[in-house]
Amino acid sequence: SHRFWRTQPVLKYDEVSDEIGAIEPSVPVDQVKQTPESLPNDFEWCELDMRDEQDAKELYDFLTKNYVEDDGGQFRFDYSFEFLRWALQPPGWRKDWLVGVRVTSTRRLVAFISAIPVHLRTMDKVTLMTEINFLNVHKRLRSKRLAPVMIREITRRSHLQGIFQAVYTAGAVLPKPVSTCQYFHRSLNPKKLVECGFSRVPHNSTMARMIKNYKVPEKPALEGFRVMEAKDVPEVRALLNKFLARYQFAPEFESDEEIVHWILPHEKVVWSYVVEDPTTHKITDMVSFYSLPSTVIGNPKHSTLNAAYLFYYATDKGLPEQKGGELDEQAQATFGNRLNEVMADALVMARKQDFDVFNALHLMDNHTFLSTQKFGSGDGFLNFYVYNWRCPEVQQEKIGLVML
Ligand code: YNC
Ligand code: MG
Repeated sequence: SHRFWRTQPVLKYDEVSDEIGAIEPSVPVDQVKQTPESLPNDFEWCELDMRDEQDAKELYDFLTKNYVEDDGGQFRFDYSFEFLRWALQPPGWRKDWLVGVRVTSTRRLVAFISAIPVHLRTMDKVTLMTEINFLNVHKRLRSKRLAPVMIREITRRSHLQGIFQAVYTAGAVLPKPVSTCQYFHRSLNPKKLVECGFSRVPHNSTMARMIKNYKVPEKPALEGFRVMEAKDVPEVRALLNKFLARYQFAPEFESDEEIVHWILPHEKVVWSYVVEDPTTHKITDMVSFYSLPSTVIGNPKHSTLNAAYLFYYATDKGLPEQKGGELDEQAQATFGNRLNEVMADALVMARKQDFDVFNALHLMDNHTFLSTQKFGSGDGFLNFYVYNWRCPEVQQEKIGLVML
């Protein structure tokens, strides 16, 4: 089995590595295959220009109808037009990394895959990689081995830029996950979630009790909690990079431009808050979440579930001075309490923006607040993968990369 994946530089299921480094050597860029992978007759490669209204709309329409569904076929991700423009044009984006396939005769878009650059740290080693996402083949063209062609082509286009490693996440189980994280969900609008078939009223409860249980305060509680502004960018970058040093598998934000792009609030796409110390005016904490609605398939009452997903966060409370150092018991308690306070306020803001549910994975330090903030475990799992990179397995709570 794994007719494709067994030919690729990835660990086998039974392989473990205690080293970190490339599986295959990099090759000089002039030795990289210069011509695109061949497609079946009647199909051709294209590039999507997200600055162009029509290309962006076409990609949105395609993904909305064909992208990831849950196992029960009840929900399908509905990344918005604005979201896709944001996600696919970070600093360093390239049009030739937004790869589509069209039917030659009709120009219809039937497949897509994307790459963006990321500096990923695995343990102590920082590597410039491509982050692969939004792999999608039209529903009617499934199981025809088109996905391996898409993957080979995006690999070739990474190699052309001198990048020989990649990171990606998928629900699919492939050789071989670096880590596997479970999804958790915090109801904000239990009535709608039940009507959508997303949650059920437990046998020993009632809708009224659920509504009461999941009610959040009107206003955030932390003194100095406010929307992040442009002036906060350098401080947020320093705080976040320092915080992410806690993890073994995490991005590094190399420039303020990356923080402006990824973290500064972006209407309808990403929300970010900081806590400014009222006396020192220093930023002590930050938290962000992004909007990823799902289409509710075949529901008479609701067409869209508005979900917020926890994105990056950081606190300096209880953090040791030394980068990445372990916390003693008291520091751990201070730290856990603080993250709970920050997340409680994030939930308040998400409810205000009319999100129905707040989702998070069991990674980073989320274990400190998931149950206390009333998240419940879901049935979804997300696997983390690296391409052409030997690396030991990473515990969930040591994963510091959040992918869209
Ligand atoms: C998947 N999600 O195992 P074997 S996640 C990678 N990621 O190969 P066919 C996948 N590989 O096992 P279909 C995969 N899903 O025989 C399947 N595969 O070796 C493998 N769904 O190909 C699969 N989006 O074309 C098998 O399958 C081979 O028509 C079968 O196409 C698959 O974005 C897919 O879930 C996923 O659109 C496109 O089902 C299709 O089914 C679909 O016959 C709905 O393919 C949407 C969906 C996936 C979201 C994502 C991350 C993708 C990562 C790709 C790998 C990147 C590697 C690094 C490249 C750069 C390297 C450098 C430098
Ligand atoms: Mg196929």
